[in-house]
Amino acid sequence: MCETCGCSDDAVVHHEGHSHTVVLEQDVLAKNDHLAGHTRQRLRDRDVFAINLMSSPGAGKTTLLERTVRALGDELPFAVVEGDQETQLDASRIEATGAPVVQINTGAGCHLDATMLDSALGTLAVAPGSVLFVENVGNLVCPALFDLGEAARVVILSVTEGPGKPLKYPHMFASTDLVLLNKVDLLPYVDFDVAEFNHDLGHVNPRARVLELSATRGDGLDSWYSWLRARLPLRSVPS
Ligand SMILES: Nc1nc2c(ncn2[C@@H]2O[C@H](COP(=O)(O)OP(=O)(O)OP(=O)(O)O)[C@@H](O)[C@H]2O)c(=O)[nH]1
Ligand SMILES: [Zn+2]
Ligand SMILES: [Zn+2]
Ligand SMILES: [Zn+2]
Repeated sequence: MCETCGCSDDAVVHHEGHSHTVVLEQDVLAKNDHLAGHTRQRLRDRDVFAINLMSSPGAGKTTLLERTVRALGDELPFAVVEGDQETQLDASRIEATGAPVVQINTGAGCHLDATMLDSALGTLAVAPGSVLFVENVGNLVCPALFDLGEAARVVILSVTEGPGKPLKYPHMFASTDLVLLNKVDLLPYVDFDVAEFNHDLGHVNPRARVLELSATRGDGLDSWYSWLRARLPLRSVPS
């Protein structure tokens, strides 16, 4: 893993002091950020609100997207980019909702980058004024490093993942605008302390909002939909 983004090279640097590998990683990220800046401008020009959705594998990203598109699809145009190492499984689930979708397969790669999103947007019909969801590869580490040109970052953490995640994966939690604490229907069965989670998150990102959700049972979804609607300042909602 990580041969594309250089994050493992950085670990080598810390142990063995190869300064040239640091330069390489910075170069990769600088090129990525440059392209992401262009993508951000392009999306803004078309009033497209792009969300980079990140989590561990299986936290509930696709389930939330399916549900959101089905609930709000009459109100808002959606488009979805799916990122996974292999398979079209998530794209097929989104396709069934009727939203335009394209699947990116990263092979050995552990994250999406700006080049991948740029080429996916070349084949995806994103209507002006859309909400564009980009479901990143399930991984709490590398996706945090790569700006895709999104307008907002959303991290899902499920209560089955255990304590301490904001402290263990600070880059992911520090760079997010919103944390969705998912699978709260399972709270009676797992050892997860919501107050402790909020406390830990406050250490790495005091400005992030937290919404408690169950993407399957439906808890908290109205708050999520309200957050989404409130982030669409470019749209004029007819009265
Ligand atoms: N109990 C419970 N299960 C959930 C909830 N949300 C998702 N799941 C289940 O969690 C599993 C993984 O959900 P997905 O939506 O595929 O997760 P994902 O984050 O898209 O997974 P990857 O794309 O593989 O990283 C599925 O079996 C879902 O039904 C929830 O709120 N409560
Ligand atoms: Zn990695
Ligand atoms: Zn990586
Ligand atoms: Zn998924």
